[in-house]
Amino acid sequence: MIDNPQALSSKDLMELENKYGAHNYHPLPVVLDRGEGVYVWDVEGKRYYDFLSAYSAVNQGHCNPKIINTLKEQAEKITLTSRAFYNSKLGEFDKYITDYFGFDKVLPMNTGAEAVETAIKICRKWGQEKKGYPVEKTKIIVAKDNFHGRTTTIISFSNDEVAKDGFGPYTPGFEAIPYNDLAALEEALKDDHVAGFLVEPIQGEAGVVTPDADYLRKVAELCKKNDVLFIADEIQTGIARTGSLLAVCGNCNCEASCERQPETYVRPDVLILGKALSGGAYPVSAVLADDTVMNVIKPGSHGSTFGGNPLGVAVAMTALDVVRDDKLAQNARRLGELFRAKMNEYIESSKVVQLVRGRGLLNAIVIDDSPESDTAWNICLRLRDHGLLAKPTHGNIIRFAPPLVMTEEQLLDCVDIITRTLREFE
Ligand code: IF1
Repeated sequence: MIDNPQALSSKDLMELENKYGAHNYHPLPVVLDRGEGVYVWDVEGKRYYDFLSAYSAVNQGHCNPKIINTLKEQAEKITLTSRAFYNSKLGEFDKYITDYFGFDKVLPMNTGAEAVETAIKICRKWGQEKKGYPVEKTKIIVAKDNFHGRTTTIISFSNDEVAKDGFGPYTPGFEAIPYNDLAALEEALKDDHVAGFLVEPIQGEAGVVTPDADYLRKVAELCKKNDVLFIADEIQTGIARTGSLLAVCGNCNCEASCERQPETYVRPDVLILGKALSGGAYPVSAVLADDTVMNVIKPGSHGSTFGGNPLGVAVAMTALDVVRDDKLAQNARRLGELFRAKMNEYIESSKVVQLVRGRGLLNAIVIDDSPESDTAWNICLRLRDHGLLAKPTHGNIIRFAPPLVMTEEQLLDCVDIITRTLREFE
C-alpha cells in the first residue's frame, strides 16, 4: 500500500504504471486526475481541453452532474442483482431504450466488444434457425480496416497485424471486403450462407474514414434484398457524436427519438451501442433488434454477470436523457461544421496538414508525413504542452473528438491552440 498517494507526482505515477502494469498501451505522457465537462486536469493541476473524450465515451462531458447524481443515488440503493432475478431498473431501461432508438428489444451488456460478440452470436443463430444455414457454412461479412474490439473472435477478422499477431488460432466464418464498396458487398452477398454484414458507419480507428453519402442506405437496401442482417456498430459513432443521434441515419438533423422520415432514415437490423451510452460513468453496452431477430435468443443461450445491472442501466437512462435534453446531436453538428471550416482555412496554406475529415465532432487531420514518422506523435506532445489532449490513431492521423457539450467559444479557443501548434511544425 502506498503511504501517501496524493503526494505522488505525474512522473511517480507513470513509473508505477510502467513497473506494475501490463504494457498494452503507449499513453501520451500526461497523468489525469480530475475531469469536468470539456476539461481534464493533471496531477500537478494543469488544465487541458480533452479532444479524445475517452474515445467518444464522455460525449456528455466529464463527470456530467446529472449522470453522476444518478450514479450516486443508485449506488446507495442496489448495484448488482445478476439476471438470476429481476431488478427494479431493467424493465424500465428496456422500454426506455427500445422506444428511444425504435426497436422491439434490447440485450444489455457491458463493454463494446461484448456487445459486438453478442451481435455476432445473434446473427449466426438467426442464420441457422431462420435461414437454415449449416453451422460450418454460416458467414458474416465485415469491412477491411475495421475495429470492433479486442476479443479473440473480433481480432480474427481484423487486418491490423499488431492487434492480431500471435493470438491465433482464429475464429472462422468471416469474410472481409473493402469499406465503402457496394460492388464488393453485392459480390460477397452471392454466397448462399451470408447471415449478416457488420460495419462501422464511420471507421473510427482506421482514421475517421467517412463513406459516400449514400453508402449506408444502399447497404441497407442490399441487405434487405438478400435477406441478410445489416449490423451497425455505433459504439464510437453513435449517441450524437457525428451530429445526429446515430451516424447510420446521418441524413437528418434529428433530435433523439426523432420522428424517423422513411425517405432518409437508414435503419439497421441490429444496432450496437456502447461508450457514451453511459456517458463514461460506468460500462454499459447494448444490442437492439426487432423480435424476428432477437427472439432467437432463449433463456440460457447468452448472458453476463453485470449485463443489465440496475446501476448501469440507471446511469444509461440519464446519459440518454442528457443527449436529448441538451440537444447534443445538434451541437455536435453545428460545431463540427465550424471546426472543419476553420481547419480548412488553415490547411489552405499548410504544408503540414493534408486534409481534415469527419462528421459532427468526430474528426481527424491527416499529417503530410509517412505513417511511420513520429510527426503526429510530436504534434500531440506539443498540443499537450499548449493545453489540449489528442492522440494519433494510425501513424500520421490525429483524431479530434471533444465532448459534445463544448461551446462555440471553447471550440474556437481549441482551433486557435491546434493551428498555433501546427504552425510550429510548418
Ligand atoms: C482500445 C477507438 C479503437 C470501437 C468500435 C467496438 C469497440 C470500440 C467502433 C470495442 C472501441 C476503443 C477501444 C480502445 C481504443 C478505442 C478505439 F477507435 F475508439 F479509438 F481501438 F479503435 N466498436 N474502441 O471503437 O469497445 O470493448 O473497448 O468497450 O481497445 O485500444 P470496448
